[in-house]
Amino acid sequence: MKNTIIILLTGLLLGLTACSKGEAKQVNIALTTMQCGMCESTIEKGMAKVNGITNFDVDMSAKSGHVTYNASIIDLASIEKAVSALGYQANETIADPVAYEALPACCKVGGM
Ligand SMILES: [Cu+2]
Repeated sequence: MKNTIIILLTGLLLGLTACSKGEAKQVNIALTTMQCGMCESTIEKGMAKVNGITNFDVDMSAKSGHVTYNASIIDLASIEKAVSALGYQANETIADPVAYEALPACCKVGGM
């Protein structure tokens, strides 16, 4: 009887762990319009403030962002919108024009 309870509890714990892990998702986002190290820090700092995003790692040479997020709080479309609001294109989501205009010249496409 005691063993049965332990087995049941272990099963329950494993189930719970699997559930909470299931909400953490990872995805790569193409950041095709980023230009320089300043873009990298703008995006990383900006995305660190977004609720539901656990980690947003920008790979400048690959022009992509590796995102870890909680899928029960935020979805991919909202993450793309948050990047857009910083002035950068995310996958197929075009950069918000106002935010893009406000970027320093070096961070604009073809800018110097
Ligand atoms: Cu830049």
